[in-house]
Amino acid sequence: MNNFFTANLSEADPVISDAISNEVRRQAYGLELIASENFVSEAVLQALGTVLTNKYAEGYPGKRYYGGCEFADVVEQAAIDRAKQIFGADHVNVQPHSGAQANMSVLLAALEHGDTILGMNLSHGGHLTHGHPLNFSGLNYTVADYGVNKDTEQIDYDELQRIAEESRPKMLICGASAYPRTIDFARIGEIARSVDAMVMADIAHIAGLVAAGLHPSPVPHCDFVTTTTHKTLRGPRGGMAMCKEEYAKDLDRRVFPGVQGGPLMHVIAAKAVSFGEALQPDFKTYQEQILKNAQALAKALTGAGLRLVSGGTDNHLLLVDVFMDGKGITGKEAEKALDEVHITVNKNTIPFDQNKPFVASGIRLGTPALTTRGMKEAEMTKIGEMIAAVISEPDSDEVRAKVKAEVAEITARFPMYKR
Ligand code: DSN
Repeated sequence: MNNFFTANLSEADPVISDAISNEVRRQAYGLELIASENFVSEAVLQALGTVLTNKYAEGYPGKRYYGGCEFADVVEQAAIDRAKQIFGADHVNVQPHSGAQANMSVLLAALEHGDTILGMNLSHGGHLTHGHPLNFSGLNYTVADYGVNKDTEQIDYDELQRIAEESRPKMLICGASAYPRTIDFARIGEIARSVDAMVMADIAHIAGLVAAGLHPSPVPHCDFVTTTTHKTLRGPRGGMAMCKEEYAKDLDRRVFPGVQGGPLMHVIAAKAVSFGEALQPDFKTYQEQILKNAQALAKALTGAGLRLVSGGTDNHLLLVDVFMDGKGITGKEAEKALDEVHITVNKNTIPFDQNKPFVASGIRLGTPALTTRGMKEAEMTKIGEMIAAVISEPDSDEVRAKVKAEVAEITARFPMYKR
């Protein structure tokens, strides 16, 4: 038999095979607290590693530019139908390779070059694609921005109304990548309508919570809703865009051929599998546990004297001010110290940060990944204490050794993939 079709990866390419094995171990023996990461099921992994990667299927189900798409059609239609069922959207496009490409497609569908967009400032928790000057969104559109109130560190909707009236955007963009509070999509929809703007919600971080009914849905209030599929939603790495029926044709035209060529059919199959999982009753239980775990982690961190931006969290993520006006350490130092004990987090700016983004005053933590492993409040309390210990004594060999041993003990109790 032809070895090309049968050789295992370990025989075919030991360099890549070893790197993957090392990554399996890194994930299994570390505590993953990056708020935007998660662990997919074995079924999702299996769908990803299939021959669907071989297939070109430019176009949409039933209207393809290539022959042999009958099974690709089954896969993509299942993903679309399941996503519609989850979110109650009029129209869904499951082809965006990423959240950024979903957002780009929406802006191309709705706007002309140079139109004004109003998005949340990245340094206050927004996202690059919501109008950052170095991103396509800032390069192609005129940008106005809003942030959080300096005292509450939460979105001030009256101030957003004022900025919207002043800047008269054609598109108001909401949703965030580092905002720990509930977003009032109904109010944002009202603000957008009051200035004749369209509104796009990017729910990449909170999609799983929205799917489970644990965060108010933007779908009734927004013209467009985009998301990634790999964060709280717990699917493969990728994006998705939803819209009201009136924008369906424009959105589809902008995803393909506007922004992308052939869809990644193996990824779309994995999206369909994960959407099927999100429709099961235990997905809600999982999302509820994410929230309970975030509360337990918040309590442990504040109990240990750390300050949470906005004073707490309503969702899956926490923004911890580790710099504390120079009394603590920088986000960069905290990230490194925690990495050394196998606790993975990312440094993050906090609103009105005194430090540059690559240094940052905060770290961002999230509970989706560890909740997938089965960890609950008891583990979160312990992990919060461990994080606080490392941050208060980042150079102590003794603290480091103790926390490393504790990480090993906890991770051993919550095993992951068999391969
Ligand atoms: N990089 C993602 C995050 O970590 O939130 C956003 O695109």
